[in-house]
Amino acid sequence: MSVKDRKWWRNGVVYQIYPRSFCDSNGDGIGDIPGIISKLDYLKELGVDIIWLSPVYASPNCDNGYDISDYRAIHPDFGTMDDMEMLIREAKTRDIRIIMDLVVNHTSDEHQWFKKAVEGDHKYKNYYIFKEGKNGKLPNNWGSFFGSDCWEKVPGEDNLYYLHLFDKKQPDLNWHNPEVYDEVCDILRFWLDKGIAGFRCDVINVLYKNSLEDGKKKIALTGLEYYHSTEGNHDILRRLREDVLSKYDCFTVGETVLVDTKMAMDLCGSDRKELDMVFGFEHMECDQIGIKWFKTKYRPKRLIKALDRWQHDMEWNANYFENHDQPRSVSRFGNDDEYHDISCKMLAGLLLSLRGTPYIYEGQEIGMTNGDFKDLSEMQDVESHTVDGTMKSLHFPDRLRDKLLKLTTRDNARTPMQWSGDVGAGFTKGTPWLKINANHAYINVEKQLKDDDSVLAFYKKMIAFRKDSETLQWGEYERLKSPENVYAFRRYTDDKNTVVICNMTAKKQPVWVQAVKTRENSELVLKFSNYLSDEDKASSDLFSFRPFEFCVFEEE
Ligand code: ISL
Ligand code: CA
Repeated sequence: MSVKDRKWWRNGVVYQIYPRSFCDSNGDGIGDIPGIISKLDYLKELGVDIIWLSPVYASPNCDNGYDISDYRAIHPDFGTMDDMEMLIREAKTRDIRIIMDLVVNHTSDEHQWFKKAVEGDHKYKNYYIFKEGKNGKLPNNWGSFFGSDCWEKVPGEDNLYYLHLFDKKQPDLNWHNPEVYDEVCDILRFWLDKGIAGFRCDVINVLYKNSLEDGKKKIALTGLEYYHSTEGNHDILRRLREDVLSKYDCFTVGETVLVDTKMAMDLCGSDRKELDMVFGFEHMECDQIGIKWFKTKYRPKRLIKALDRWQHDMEWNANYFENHDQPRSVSRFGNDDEYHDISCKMLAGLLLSLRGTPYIYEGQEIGMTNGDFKDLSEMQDVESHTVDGTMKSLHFPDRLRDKLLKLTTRDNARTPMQWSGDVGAGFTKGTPWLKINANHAYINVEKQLKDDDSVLAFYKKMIAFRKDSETLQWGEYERLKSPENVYAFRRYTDDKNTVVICNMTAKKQPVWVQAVKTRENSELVLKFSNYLSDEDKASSDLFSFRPFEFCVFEEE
């Protein structure tokens, strides 16, 4: 990568904070901004350069802040604007930058704009998407991302509905209206002027709806063809870049639903000038058929294939294994039982060896697992409750419904951060808003900080290793031949080769040395591994990879 393209947001390590669940400073059971400030030194120690802060804006919290009622205010649960400004300052003194979530496909139905719109204010009516029902039915047959229809009747009206691609408390904005564009530009400037370093842009490729016709009937997301990565959407992103973002030293990462690498390149290829990078989802779909409620058995080779495709096709990636919507990676791609630590470390090693900017989600660095919910009554996620209703209406058997909810609820990732083994997990002195996983007794920061061989210690070492490695940060990527459940690739510059091998299974796997050698007469030297003893790998031609073993070799 040329020196001019070596931007700070490319070699920075990003850490995502889900504020509700991170650290509660005042005992009300909800994480808050002063809590985050108290953990900045911890993040610095870990090697974090950039924080992605999930929404802290004013919100009625139907979707935990992804339903914003005031883009310029901080939710009192999280603190005040002074707290937010202090967070930006305190982070800066530690050389940590902050990006915020930009949620502008929809607002909350409690936003002033929407309130005025339903009161009949002409100007604000044009901020949202209203349509009459037809013949006693909804205006069209589209389906929402949360598994229901996506029209809600306007209070007090007989036959007028508004569009919501997500929850009914999240009305979609009308991006055909130039006033909406101007409002969003102002919001961007407001935060950038406060010192924010960029945005994670929520569902950013579905803003612009081409029309509101009936869509081709599908199991889920009927209507997608009318709003998915439309030309109008590309145009908006180009203009936002040109009019606002290009004037600041900042970056954007787009959450782009249902895109393949070609569509992703159309959004963040260097010739496009729209977003700086995007989160792909193909690797998150490797244990499902199409939508996430059709779970299939996880097969490492599908994960490897998806990762390899994105590594190969994209100029630059936003690499992640977890976020606030996904199950915990150790419970999903690793093993949260016998091989807990070793599989967490393998996933850490892989994440930090791939080409692109690495994103770590809170708790991933200690190997937090999926939640231990008894049933739906212990879950808060609005999506789980909506989907439960849909499954009931489709007569899903109770046991299947229960199983699917446990596997897919977004609360799996949202259980409070496990700082210690105490009651409240060091997260709160009060009653936590969401049940704390009982395994905080043995999976927690306090314990891991004291242990040189912990998952946390491994993350620290691996981040430091990456920061010292020119090839891992900037080198090219090429997949190497290996057995199907072993992921082997090299990262290389003109004069250096770094070879990464991950056994993605709990079984021993043989890998031929020849398969990973890239040059005649070169010697592969083991530089980094997740096992303490190295079994003298270079002495025979057949490397035997232990369960979830991760190794980095350099060629000398
Ligand atoms: O997680 C999903 C389904 O379970 C995705 O379809 C998810 O809804 C989609 O990626 C959009 O997510 C983002 O926007 C949503 C919000 O609920 C999510 O938390 C956010 O990450 C609506 O704002
Ligand atoms: Ca609090």
